[in-house]
Amino acid sequence: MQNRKKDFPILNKQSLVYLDTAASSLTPNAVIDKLNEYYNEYPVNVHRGVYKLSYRATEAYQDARQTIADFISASFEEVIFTRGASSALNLVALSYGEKVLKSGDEVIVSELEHHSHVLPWQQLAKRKGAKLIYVPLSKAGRITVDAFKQVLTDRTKIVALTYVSNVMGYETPIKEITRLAHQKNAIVSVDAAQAAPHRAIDVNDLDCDFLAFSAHKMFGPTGVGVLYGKKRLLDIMDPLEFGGDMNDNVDKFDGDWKDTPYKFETGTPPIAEAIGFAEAVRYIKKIGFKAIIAHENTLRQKAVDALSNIKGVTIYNPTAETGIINFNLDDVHPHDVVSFFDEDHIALRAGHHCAQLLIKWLNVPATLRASFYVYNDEADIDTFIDSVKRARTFFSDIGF
Ligand code: 7TS
Repeated sequence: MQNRKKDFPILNKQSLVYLDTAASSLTPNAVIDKLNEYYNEYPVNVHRGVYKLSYRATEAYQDARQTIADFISASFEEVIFTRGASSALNLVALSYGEKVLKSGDEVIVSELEHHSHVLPWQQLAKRKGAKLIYVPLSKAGRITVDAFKQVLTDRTKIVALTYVSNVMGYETPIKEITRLAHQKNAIVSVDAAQAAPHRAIDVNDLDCDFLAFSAHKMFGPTGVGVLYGKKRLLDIMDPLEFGGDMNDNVDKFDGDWKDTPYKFETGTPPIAEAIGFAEAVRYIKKIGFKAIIAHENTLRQKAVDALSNIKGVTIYNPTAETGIINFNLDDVHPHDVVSFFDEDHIALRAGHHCAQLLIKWLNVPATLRASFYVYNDEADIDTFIDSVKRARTFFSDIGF
């Protein structure tokens, strides 16, 4: 892959090896320019004003929705803009789940989930007297079809699983899981926050019922994400928020709502952010997933091979199929290691990565996570490995 560093202004301003893409990706010039274009040329509200600038903003906002719908092979009215993946996943639980879940029903989740795909279902299950059922993870920490079959029952109403784990980088066999879930008339909510930046997604092919992702993990701005839902499900769901723009008629004691997606988008939407998100999607399409996947695999394999040769380093996911390495320096707290990396201008995350269930499953207090994207190159991996070696020596020398 051609070196992409020049596309990212932050990488041209300072010495930085950025290995925290799984938290947020860096933003390319194309997206920053698009945001500037909105604020410089048509910085007004959508849907409301009957004047030229407002038409332009409305058109750009609508185009953004269509671009993102095309990106996942959905239709326009099936794409709802949200604050991010977290609010999208909450919307599924609080609106769809609230409507259908009854006492005794079962919701299948996993210990690989980000908190935003467990806590909403936990809360709802408690309120409704429903049961959370965990897919037993394989020895490596994966969700497998066989394990899923063990927990799928006639009582399963909802299956809420991550497509790609933000800590282990594993890909869930979500298409087969969806097929099996549908045989039991369960619906499937897919957390694609870590998948959408790294895998081509076709919601028709997956046949999932809901799917959520965030712009900021795929070159886009913060503050915007998407909930995809099958139209027939969105049609029966109630809005969670009420106010401007989502309503049709308002009377003194009642009102009614627009059709999806608008009934879920109360008030002024994230206009600039949605327009920037669409530009991020165009940036991804220009590079292509084939090149993205190949590049990430090359970097991950190089780093895994080198880390495996350093004594006192444990890798928890050596077989991951996406660009994430979850690891620790034995007996050293990851927060101490990450400060060492920071001194070397290497940015990566230490902690539970908003996936405490997995950290508990691994039986460690926390981990280090290095994650890669198109702006990383082999020199970054060399710098990273050199820093790990020096950190290992440093902490061993002082008794760890
Ligand atoms: N699901 C997964 C798999 C994620 O990785 C994240 C964010 C979310 C949901 C929530 O997305 P948000 O945009 O609403 O925050 N993950 C991370 C992370 O691993 N470190 O920082 C954010």
